[in-house]
Amino acid sequence: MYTLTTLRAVPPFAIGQVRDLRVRWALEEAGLPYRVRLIGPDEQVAPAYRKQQPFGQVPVLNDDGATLFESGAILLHLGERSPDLLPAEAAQRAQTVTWMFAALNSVEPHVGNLANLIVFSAGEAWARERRAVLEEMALKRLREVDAWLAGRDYLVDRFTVADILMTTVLRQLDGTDLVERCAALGAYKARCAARPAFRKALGDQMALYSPERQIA
Ligand SMILES: N[C@@H](CCC(=O)N[C@@H](CS)C(=O)NCC(=O)O)C(=O)O
Repeated sequence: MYTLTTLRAVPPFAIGQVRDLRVRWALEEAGLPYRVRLIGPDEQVAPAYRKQQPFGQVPVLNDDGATLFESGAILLHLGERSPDLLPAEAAQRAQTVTWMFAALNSVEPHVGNLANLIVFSAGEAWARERRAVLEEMALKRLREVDAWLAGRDYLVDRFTVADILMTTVLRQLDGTDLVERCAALGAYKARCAARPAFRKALGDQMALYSPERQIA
């Protein structure tokens, strides 16, 4: 049985964005059951947790003896357990791993810088000018992925864990129209987000952070 560690409570802006969503989605796609372990600020700084996640962050996945952190590493691990997530065929597998890294290393930094500015600094005097620069940098990457997706439904020939990473990266820009400005990319994000496994994973995260549960 897999155990997924996530945060007990998060600020409103993070609801629907916590990276445990990536792991939940992959587990749902593969039909792998899991339990959730909730942690708060005390556990995040505890030495025992730092041995599992040196930065005190989530998600962490325990799979029998194995403990993994970094959502990308967790998805690769799950991919190795399910051909629904990571194709067995060599060329498709190589493309999938390549796009996993691309989502995390070539797209997420630009998207994340902009998303962080919007969430944490939108009210600052300097933020307007900086936002224009960060938007241009993010848009450049988005347009490049958009071009790759022309004539394709998914990053590789079929849905893979790379699409989970890319979609959750793109969702960090929800509330802007930047993704939707790129026609193929916007359609791709909508296609991935319409998958039942994504709806289930998102619903489970939203339910965890519902106001009723936060008070309880
Ligand atoms: N690169 C890490 C990033 C993990 C991360 O940023 N986790 C956030 C939630 S989405 C977190 O734990 N934030 C709480 C904190 O940093 O204290 C991954 O992909 O797993």
